[in-house]
Amino acid sequence: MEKSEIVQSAKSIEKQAITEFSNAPSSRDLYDLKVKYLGKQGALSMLMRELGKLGAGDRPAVGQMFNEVKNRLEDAYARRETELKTQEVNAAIEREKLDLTLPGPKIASGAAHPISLVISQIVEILGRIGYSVRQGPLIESDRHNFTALNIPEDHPSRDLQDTFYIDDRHVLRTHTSPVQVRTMENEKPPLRILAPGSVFRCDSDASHSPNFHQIEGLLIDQKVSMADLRGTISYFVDEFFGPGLKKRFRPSFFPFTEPSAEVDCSCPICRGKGCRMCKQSGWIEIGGSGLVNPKVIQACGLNPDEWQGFAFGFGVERMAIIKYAVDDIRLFSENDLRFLEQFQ
Ligand code: 2U9
Repeated sequence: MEKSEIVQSAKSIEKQAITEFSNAPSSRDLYDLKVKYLGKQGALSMLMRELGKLGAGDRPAVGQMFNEVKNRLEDAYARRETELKTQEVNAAIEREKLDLTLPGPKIASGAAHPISLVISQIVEILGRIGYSVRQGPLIESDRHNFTALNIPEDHPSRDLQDTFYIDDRHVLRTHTSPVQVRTMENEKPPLRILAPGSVFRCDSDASHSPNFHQIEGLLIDQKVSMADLRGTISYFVDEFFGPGLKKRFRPSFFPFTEPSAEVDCSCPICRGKGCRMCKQSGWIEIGGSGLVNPKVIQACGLNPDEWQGFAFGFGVERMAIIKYAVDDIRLFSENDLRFLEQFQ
């Protein structure tokens, strides 16, 4: 190439590069253009190789011209780079802007299940008058679940229809009473104990679950009367449902208590006026009770001439249904958060 051709080419490369630099849409594209025009294999470097073919007299001037073009392109590059980087940083700030006033994601916090809640409340209320909790196995011997409680061999509650049998001598406990039997066998009276827990019965429909919860209480002392029992139940009802409810003891029968009484109170939902919960009667049955049958005292290894007692039992699901006006027992075992969250 001749000198004039080289100069002409350099000018046109410069012009084209400057146009492309100013049209580059991003700093990445701009960098690619820098390689294209100013890189070792770039357009300007390739043209500079022609310098060697010129006569010695032309080389300094053309060389200087190359330097000047190169400097101008580097300046143009630097200016456009600053421009694009500023734009890009501003765009990123806009895009990644945090609104610190927005509410955070809701953190779900756990809470006690209504069944646990009712057990805790009952344990706390009776704890204040000296009762403490005892626990026992879910698989029980026939003796602890039935025989020691004066439930004879041919009693209907032993029936295959009501009891889950593990083998011919073991069952899933049908009530928490075997816990009190074990306590009487192992601890010295006087006793004031509570046995809350899971129990199993072989029936299942809209109002019966094969696995439900009971809490039973047992007091053993030297002289115990029906009046002591009524005072205790009355205190409990006032504390659990709130004051002002009437209490009623109806004669009943259980093999393990004599006499036995079913416990009713005026309906805590309508306070005795009559509603769906109490089937318009104004009364609601909350549990059973009685003086411990001397045969049971005997069977648990204590002398019935020395020791007497009272006992009572509540169905925990039933207590929760009454206290919180729940209309379906199945809600307790469905794990529906819309139900459970109301007990936070
Ligand atoms: C011993 C002696 C006596 C426990 C008792 C009841 C009455 C009772 C029911 C309430 C609702 C069971 O869940 S429910 O269906 N319980 O009516 N339970 S007296 O008597 C005992 C227990 C152990 C050694």
